[in-house]
Amino acid sequence: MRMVLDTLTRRLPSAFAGALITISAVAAPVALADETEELKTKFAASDSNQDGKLTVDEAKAGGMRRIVRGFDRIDSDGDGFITVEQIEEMMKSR
Ligand SMILES: [Ca+2]
Repeated sequence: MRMVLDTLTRRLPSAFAGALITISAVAAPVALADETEELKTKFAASDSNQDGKLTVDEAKAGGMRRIVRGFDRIDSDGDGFITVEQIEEMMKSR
């Protein structure tokens, strides 16, 4: 994929290649913010007892499959539930 992109970039007029790089640099943080917002919404919907903490069972019941899969890693202090802050950390560290 990288080789294809390099070849493509070399063939493109440099101004256009520059624009492409600018677009991807601008688009990435926006996509990350959207994804984080979506996760926060899902978090609130899945937090069935509304205590601001998400257990693995709440995440499962809420259909947050990625959160369930990464639960132990996201729960960085290992206390058995995750917070919005821990989800934000996870999104930033990807
Ligand atoms: Ca909860």
